[in-house]
Amino acid sequence: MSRLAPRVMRRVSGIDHRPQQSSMIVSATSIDGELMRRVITEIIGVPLVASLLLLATAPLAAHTPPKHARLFFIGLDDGSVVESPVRVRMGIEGFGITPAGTTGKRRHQAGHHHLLVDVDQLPDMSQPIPADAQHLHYDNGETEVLLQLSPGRHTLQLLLGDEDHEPQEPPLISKKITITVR
Ligand SMILES: [Cu+2]
Repeated sequence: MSRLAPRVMRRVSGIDHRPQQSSMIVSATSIDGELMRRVITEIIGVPLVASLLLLATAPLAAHTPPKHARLFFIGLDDGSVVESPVRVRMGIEGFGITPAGTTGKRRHQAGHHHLLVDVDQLPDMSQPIPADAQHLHYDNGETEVLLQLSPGRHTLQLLLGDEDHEPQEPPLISKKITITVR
């Protein structure tokens, strides 16, 4: 192990992983411990250890949509005058739609829609989105719904949630529109 290794690892993780590194690698591969340690230190060296540590911390950023991703209503504009039931088409760009509870890699690339109806204050973005008459979950990955609304003015806003109904980091949220139901 080169003398640089401890510094590199501390920079990667913020924690000194030296005591755990060989046991972690051995248990993950089930290869003879002494052989593996020699492979790591003599042949592959620091870059592999550093990448393993990076992989271990990667899930922190895994639910982050790309910067250009956005949510929007299709064919329903701010100021629209409509009749109930209202056809609401929920659009997404730069990120995918997948049912709630999705596992595996896909859950980092997609979420499901939530429609916020007459919500003045956005919910806590670090918690699962509430489920009630004003926070509607589309767990099956729906992108189009018929919404019963009373006559008068209503606001609508879209918020994407992950497999556990929590907003992405940062949240993917649409512009809020106001519509009038005749
Ligand atoms: Cu949900």
